[in-house]
Amino acid sequence: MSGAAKRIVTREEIQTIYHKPLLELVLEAANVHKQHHKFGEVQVSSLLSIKTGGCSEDCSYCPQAARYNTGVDVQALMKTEDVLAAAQNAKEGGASRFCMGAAWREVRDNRDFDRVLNMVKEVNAIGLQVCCTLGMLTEQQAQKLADAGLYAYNHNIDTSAENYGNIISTRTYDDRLNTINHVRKAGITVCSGGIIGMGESDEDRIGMLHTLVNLPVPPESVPINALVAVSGTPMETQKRVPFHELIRMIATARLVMPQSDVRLSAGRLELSIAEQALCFMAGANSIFAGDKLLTTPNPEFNEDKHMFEVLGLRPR
Ligand code: SAM
Ligand code: DTB
Ligand code: SF4
Repeated sequence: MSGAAKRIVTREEIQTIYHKPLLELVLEAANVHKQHHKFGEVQVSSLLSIKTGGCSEDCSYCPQAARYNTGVDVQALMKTEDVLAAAQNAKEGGASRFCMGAAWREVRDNRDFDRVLNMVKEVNAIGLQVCCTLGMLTEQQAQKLADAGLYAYNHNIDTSAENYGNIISTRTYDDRLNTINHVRKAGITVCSGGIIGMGESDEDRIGMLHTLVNLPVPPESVPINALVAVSGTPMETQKRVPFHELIRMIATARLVMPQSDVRLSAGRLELSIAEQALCFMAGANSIFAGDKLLTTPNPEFNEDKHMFEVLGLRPR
């Protein structure tokens, strides 16, 4: 960010943007996208679940919460050598960032955390930007991750402050914001966004963007996930979010956070190339690549390669 004073973006401004006629909104977002980014360049992150399932939280969208019967097997923290092999593979596939996810409520100061710190160092040495998403962090834990060379930390706010309690009861919105603050203080870049399609209102989507843009510094990356309704979770009967709502959300995120990378995240498997093209037009400039997100499927490597060729996209 430059030294210029940060402008507060009001809720009303975001409302006005969000409710514009769709194609007008997309056109404006495309123009802003072009001013701030290399149009057609897409940041590619590879995702690996290094510790799967058995989580104590009750996030009602999540297949990894122990309390829902989703068929996800609990797996202990992976061995470092297996993580490094996956990172090497991701690099060869063209990823610039490697993101390691753990189904933890929060990080504890134990041997598992020491192992993760070592993974961060080793993946860095391969020449990839390293990202982690491990749940809540203290200031000291964030600093340890920074010292190990962590580039980004993913910690989503998921929805608006008002709606948060309807989705998760085992932690608060402020808990989330505190961790983001610890990450920022440690000098790690922030990756934070949310999910649409959980039954939230337009105002909740607007509220979520309002929170993100008015953080002391807006997140460098903003993942927009379309809910993957997993059976066994309380969200299992949610209908797929209409595609036009996804574009509207992406375009609004692009306009209110012109400098950030906006990541078209979960839900991409259900989108055609034409639909994804419109998302890239509307300001998405980042994706998760690889045939699996954390526990659910994502487009195959070759399908994405084909899409990049057809649309003339270039990995960053
Ligand atoms: N346990 C850590 C945490 O909650 O921050 C890290 C992993 S958690 C699975 C990362 C994010 O994945 C969640 O914050 C949520 O936004 C997203 N996510 C989880 N399940 C999802 C689903 N079924 N559909 C879309 N996004 C999902
Ligand atoms: C994010 O915003 N989306 C990713 C990543 N950050 C960690 C996770 C999506 C998870 C989708 C459900 C699953 O695969 O378990
Ligand atoms: Fe646990 Fe994270 Fe899933 Fe919530 S989103 S249940 S904290 S793994």
